[in-house]
Amino acid sequence: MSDLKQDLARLKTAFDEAITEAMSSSAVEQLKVQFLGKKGEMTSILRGMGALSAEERPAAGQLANQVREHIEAKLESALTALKEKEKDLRLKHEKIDVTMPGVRQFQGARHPLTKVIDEICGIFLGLGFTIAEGPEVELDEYNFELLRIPEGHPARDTQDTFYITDKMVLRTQTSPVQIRVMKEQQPPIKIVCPGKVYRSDALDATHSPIFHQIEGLVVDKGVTMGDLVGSLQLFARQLFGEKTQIRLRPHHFPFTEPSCEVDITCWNCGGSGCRTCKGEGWIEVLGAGMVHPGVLRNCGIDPEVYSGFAFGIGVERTAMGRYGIDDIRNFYENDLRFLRQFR
Ligand code: 2U9
Repeated sequence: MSDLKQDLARLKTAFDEAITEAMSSSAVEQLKVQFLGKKGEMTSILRGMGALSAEERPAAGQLANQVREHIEAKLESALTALKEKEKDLRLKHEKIDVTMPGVRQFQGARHPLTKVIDEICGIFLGLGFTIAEGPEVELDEYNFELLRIPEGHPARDTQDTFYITDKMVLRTQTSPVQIRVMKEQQPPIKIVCPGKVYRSDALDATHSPIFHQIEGLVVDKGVTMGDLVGSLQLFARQLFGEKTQIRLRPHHFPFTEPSCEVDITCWNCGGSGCRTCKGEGWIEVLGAGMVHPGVLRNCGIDPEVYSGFAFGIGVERTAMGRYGIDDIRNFYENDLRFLRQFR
């Protein structure tokens, strides 16, 4: 009996020491297992009870229960205190000072090319156009043939073309989209076609093998050059400023007749001549013309009944002018120092 008493006293002392060193609720949980667990120290001491006489057992049992209750009480109070402390600590750390400024998440922004494409398309949507898109891997027939650029036509090699097969190309302009629309529906047609185009040009400050264009097409009865000029005048004023004037210079495209290059008064000097417009006062922004009757016929549209105008604008070129960017590669290198300027 006395050994059991001593064992219980030693156990109590050992526990009282250990509980003072328990600095966390999990440490207390461990003490609980260590002292009161199935394989705990109390259990191994109680196994000694078997050796006691029947008279000694009740007293031994009572003593053991006292020590167990002592240990349980201490465990409980320590657990409560430590859980409280741990909760306060967690709350302290989790506390959000709502007066602190928020951590601004870098949200990014539309790419400058996307902004210019959206702005230009927005102007024509406002003029009643709809947006049409089409495949970038295109039939040679739609990209060249039906646009009156037959095999061997100089326009083919000028536009150094990426050939997938002898009948399939990476489109060199978005015009095949207009061809697809004209083949699918009869006039009236009023569309703008934005998208990527490909030309096997070497990448340098002003050329890229992949760039963006927006072309427009209007086909209906009685469409005139006047409609083309009026529409482009409206467009130029909305994109470059109300005082912007346009100037048309005769040009040649296989798919339009007559054709022209279109200049606007310089957005920097207003036309008086400066470094931006190389003293010209005018800056070339797009090309246009009346749809060649041969192209209408190629798409099953009768040029005796219908006429149309079309135009094409380079997006990178427009964005470079607008934002004063002198190297086209900035658009593709994803350098955040460059892109962040357009937030
Ligand atoms: C059809 C009929 C006619 C589209 C046109 C231009 C003039 C033009 C250039 C602008 C800058 C290409 O990226 S660029 O170098 N494009 O100048 N494009 S008329 O004429 C069409 C298109 C489709 C059925």
